[in-house]
Formats: sequence, C-alpha cells, structure tokens
Amino acid sequence: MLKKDEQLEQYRSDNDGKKLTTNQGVRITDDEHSLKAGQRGPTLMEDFHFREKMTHFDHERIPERIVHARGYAAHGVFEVYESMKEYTKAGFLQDPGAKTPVFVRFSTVAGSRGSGDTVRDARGFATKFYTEEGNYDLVGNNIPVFFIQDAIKFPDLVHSFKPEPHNEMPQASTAHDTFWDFVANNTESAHMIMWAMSDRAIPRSFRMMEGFGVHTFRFVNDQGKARFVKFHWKPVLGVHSLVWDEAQKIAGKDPDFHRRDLFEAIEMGDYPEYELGVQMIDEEDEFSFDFDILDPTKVWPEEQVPVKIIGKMTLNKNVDNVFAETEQVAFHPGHVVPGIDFSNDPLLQGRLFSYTDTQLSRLGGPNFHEIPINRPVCPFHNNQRDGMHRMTIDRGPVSYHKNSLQKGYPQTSSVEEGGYEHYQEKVDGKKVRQRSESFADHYSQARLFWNSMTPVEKQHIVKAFCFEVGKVKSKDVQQQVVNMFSNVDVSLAEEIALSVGAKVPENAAAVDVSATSPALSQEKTAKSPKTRKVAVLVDKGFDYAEVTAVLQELKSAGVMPEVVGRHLGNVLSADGQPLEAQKTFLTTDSVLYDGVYVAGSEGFLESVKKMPEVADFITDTFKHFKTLGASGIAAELVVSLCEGKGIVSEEAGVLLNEAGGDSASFGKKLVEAVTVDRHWVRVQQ
Ligand code: HDD
Repeated sequence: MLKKDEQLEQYRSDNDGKKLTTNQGVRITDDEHSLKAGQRGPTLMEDFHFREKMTHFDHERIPERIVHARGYAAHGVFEVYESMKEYTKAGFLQDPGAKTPVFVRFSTVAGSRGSGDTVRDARGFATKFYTEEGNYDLVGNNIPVFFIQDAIKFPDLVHSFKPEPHNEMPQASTAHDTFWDFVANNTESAHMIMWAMSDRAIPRSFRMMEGFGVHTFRFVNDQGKARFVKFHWKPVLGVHSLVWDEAQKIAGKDPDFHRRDLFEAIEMGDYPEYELGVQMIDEEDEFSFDFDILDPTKVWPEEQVPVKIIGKMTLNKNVDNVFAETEQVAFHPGHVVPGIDFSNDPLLQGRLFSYTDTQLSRLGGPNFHEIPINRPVCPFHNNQRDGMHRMTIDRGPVSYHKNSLQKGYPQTSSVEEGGYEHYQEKVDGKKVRQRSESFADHYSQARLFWNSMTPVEKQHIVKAFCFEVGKVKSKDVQQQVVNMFSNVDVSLAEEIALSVGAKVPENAAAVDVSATSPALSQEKTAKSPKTRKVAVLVDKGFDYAEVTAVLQELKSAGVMPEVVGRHLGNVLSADGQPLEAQKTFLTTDSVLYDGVYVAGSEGFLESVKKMPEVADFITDTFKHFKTLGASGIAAELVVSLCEGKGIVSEEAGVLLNEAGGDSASFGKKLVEAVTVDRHWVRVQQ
C-alpha cells in the first residue's frame, strides 16, 4: 500500500453491518417518519434527528470551481526512470526504485460541474505528487500554451468565455460573442486559439491526451545550479481525438463519456500510463531563441529543445468518494518542493496568488490542507492556528516563532536539512505596468502550429473556426476575427470569411507559413488497439462461428468488444446458439465506439427496416471515419448505405466478409483497422 493510501485508509468509512445513528452517535429507531403530535399532526421542533438530517442536507453543496468545475480524478503512482540528480535535487526524482503516490484530476475549463465531457475546450491535467519533502503540484493543461501572457487578464478571459451574464448562455462553449470579442481584442491569444480549434480540444479520452505544465519553471540541483524547464506528460496510448460531429452527439448520448472511460479502464485493470518528459534550457541560453522563453503563449519546439523522458505515471485506483477526494482536492502551482522553482513568467507569478485564495471560499476557510486528500504524507508543523474546521489539536501554549518556552520548536531547517531555498536570481528593475517587447510577437507560433498540421487537421481547424465564429451574432466581431487570423494564414482567413459572410482585409499580406514543427501534429502518435471499443451488432440468425471467432481476435488484441442487439439478454444464432447482448440499439450508439462490426442476418435487416437508429449506427460510423466491418448480407447493406458518402474500401477501413469467409483473418483485419484509428482517406475533397 502506498503511503498516501495508508493515510486515507484512516478516514475511510463503511456503513455495511452498522447501526444508523445521529452524528452524535445516538441510535435511531425510525428514519422514515418525522416526530409528530399525533399521526396527522404537526412536526415537532424537538425532533433532533429530523433537524440534523435536514440541516446537513441543506448544506451539502459547496461552490464549484470558478474554472475547471467539471473534473474527474484517480490515484496512481509515479516512478522516475533514472536519477535526475544532475539537474534537480527534488527527492522524488532521485531514485528509480521509489514510488511516489499521485492524485490526478482531469477537467474541462469552461463548463459547470454538470456539463458534458466532450465539449470543445482545453482539458485540465493537474497532478499532486505526495513526496517525502511535501506536496508538489503540476497544474497543467492538455494544450502547451495559454490565451494570455499576464495573470491580471485572467478574470477578463474567464468572464468572456463563461456563459454571457444577461442570459446565462451558452453552457460549456466558447462559440459566442463575448469570447470571440475578447480574442479579437487580445491578439496574444492567437496561438492558443489555433490549438483550441484543433482536434486537441476534443480528446478521445483523458487516457489519450498529453499534459503540459505550460510555464517555464526551474530545476535546481544540489550545487545550486539552475536550468529552465518545461514539463510534458505523454500518454503511452498516444494522442487521439474525436471528430466534432461525434463530440457533439456524445454530449447528449453520454455526457459522462470521458469520466466513464477513465473509471472503466481503471476498474478493468487497463491502467492509464503517461511518461513524464522535460525540456531543459541552460540559464546561459535564456536569450538564444527567437521567442521569449518566459512567454506562456510560446512552445519550445521539440525539434529545437528535445523532450527528455524521465519517468512514468500509472493511474491504478479510482476514488472511493468523488466529493471527498475529487471535489475537495486543492491544487496550486505554488506547491513546489526543493529542486523545483519558478520563473518570472507573469502568468505563473499571478497564478501563485490565485489558487490558495480561491480555496478559501470554495472549501470554506484556511484549513483545507487538513482535508484527507490534501494532506502531505510527510509530517507538517508550524505555528498557524485556528480558523474554520481546524482538525489538528495543537498542544502546548506556544504558537509563535521564535520562542524559548518550547526550545525554539518547530525549528527551521538549513538547506542541507531540506529547507526550501528560493533560487537567488538577481532582479533589478523599475516598477512598471508594462510587458516586455519580447512578448510582442503574437503570430509566429500560431503560424508554426498551422503549418505543422496535416491537410485533414487543417480542415478540422477551419471547420471549428467556421462553427465557432459562425455562432457569433455580431458582424463586427466576426470581421475582427477574420482580420486577426489573416495574420496567421490568408487562406485560413478566407475560409472563415466565406463561411461567416465577412471579408478578408484587402491589405492582408501573404504571410510566410513555411516553418514547421512536426511534433505538433497528432499524425505520428503511438497507435494501439488496446482498450479500443468495438460494437458488435447482432440479431437473430447470425453466424455463431463467425461472431465468436471475431470476438476472440478482438479480445486477444486488447480491443473491448460489446455485443449490441435489439434486446438485452440472449440473441439466438442461425444454429440456435445464444450470445448475450450487453446493450441494445436504443441504449447505445455508434458515437460511443471506436469501430462497429455488423454480423449479417435476416433478423438484422428486419431491425434496420423497423428502427432508423440501426442504420444510423452504420452511417455515423462511416461518417466519423471509424472502422466498419460487416459480414454476409450486412455487407451489401453497408455498401448501399455508405456509397456516395465517401470511399468504401478495405484501405478506407471498411471491411467486408462474405458469408462463410475466413472469420479469424477478418477479425485480424478489424484489429488492424481499429489500430489505425480514423480512416481519413474517406474524406471527400
Ligand atoms: Fe488555473 C484551476 C490550469 C492559468 C486560476 N487551473 C485550474 C485547474 C487547472 C488549471 C488544471 C484545475 C485544478 C483542479 O483540477 O482542481 N490555469 C491552468 C493553466 C493555466 C492556468 C495550465 C495557464 C498556464 N489559472 C490560471 C491563471 C489563474 C488561474 C492565470 C489566475 C490568476 N485556476 C485558477 C483558479 C482555479 C484554477 C481560479 C479554479 C479552481 C482552483 O483554482 O482550484 O484559482
């Protein structure tokens, strides 16, 4: 058991086999009737059980996070691959054998706590490392840059993307006037907007997205030597996304799509894994780049500053209680340990104030560090006292430093004893409300991103712009957005302009979009069939030998097939053999799978005639570029439904198996096609 788990164990409680009591421990005889004066009479004030139960219920809700309200979390473990002693003295990065407990919360940014998972948005990726030297929080996103360069603009940014205050619409969406008005008037957002309009903003799964610390931090080693560092999480399963139409449909069919995916993967033992990578720049090279390394709207292109993979995180345990753990966890980029320090990035500096401050109202006082999920696993002692919900019983009369009555305890530590020493950066400047000229280039990296995309990725970005800006009502704002993005690429601006009825400015200069950073594209990401979900559509009269052979192939490759039928329970094959359907054509939908395999039978054709949902299963799978397999008479059906909608061929991920064909090799081909993921060749130009 990891140390954090042991600690949490003390607080876990089970009702199984227990008597119902009040919070004071008094046993209760009846929990269904309030105490009344006569069976039909009024309820009595002295009913302490009623009062206590109702009062507690009345106060069950706490304020949701101002951003990142909707999130889902899991426990896990982090292990470093090799000692990082040369670069940092951080204890948890020294010993490859050491296991550091972690707690990770993934989130969307804009939506309320009850909003859908698959909205277009950045995703939060916040990790708490419970190290022996204190908690270290890496509070990042799945996008490596941010909208703004100075934290003082954060309230403005958030006000612009939250639902508009006069009518509280739209929920969990940036497709509205105030957001795009903010963008067009704050052009430093250009680079982040390119990412937000890309497939990165609609991940297939929390398990299949990257994480980034975004800011430049510092590593400091035991010699006091510092280096600038950026943090990356790289998912072992690769980076994969949904397509926009699918994402929107999932938001209705299963708003919990991402949390369900994470929860189920962990329950099944398919533990999500992410490798930790660092990019490092020597202090001497601070000014060697054509961007300012302190600017949070810039990446350090991986081709210029390689990512060194240094360890792995495995998420292996779901929470026991979402409120107690996921909701009450409090992250803070200012929670650092010796060996990790800050840079002067003005966005980071502002964050260092905001996070503790927000917990004061969200978690109701200054003692939120005592909530079990937030407690460090190492001892913590100081002279802070009292406040709402204080749990620790501090003994003795002394609560001040320095003292003699308690022999100076709790004592400070020297650096050698592990005391945190801030990096002694020399700072000299006039007090000014200004931004460095070196932050003024808002477009080069937006262009770099755009130019590093494949044609399909570009097409998705264009469509996302057309959707989002198309929902804006103000013609003026639409025009401003077109003007702004003509600085990234005129052809991009032309497409947006055409779609929203605006004009590309006549003086728009053809900008140089020749530089690329191939690492920015998802195209070459790791691809694996593992944990991919395939719907197996069956109806009465299917070929039992074929379906079981295909199921076998899928399962042995780590694919997760789910049998879907007209009704739950056993579906009978042509030779009378039963196969259990776990879902029905009504309770699930093609958008919830990575591929669909249709086992042909007369019964299936009947279902297609009777239920339009069944044909949608096929056409949507095709439309979303996912693997589509069909056998026997379903093969003809697939061809007739999909021809005219794009390319129907094996190369395009449409696999047809004649009745009586070799089912095992058909199953293998299905696995290969699911591994490829999306079959973009179907895209009709
Ligand atoms: Fe933030 C939450 C990530 C800029 C202020 N932020 C929050 C969470 C994540 C991030 C992942 C959710 C943590 C959780 O799951 O509980 N935030 C970022 C990143 C940023 C960023 C990657 C830019 C690089 N944030 C940022 C700025 C400010 C804040 C500039 C304010 C100055 N963020 C907050 C907050 C939140 C928060 C209001 C809301 C809930 C919370 O802190 O605990 O304080």
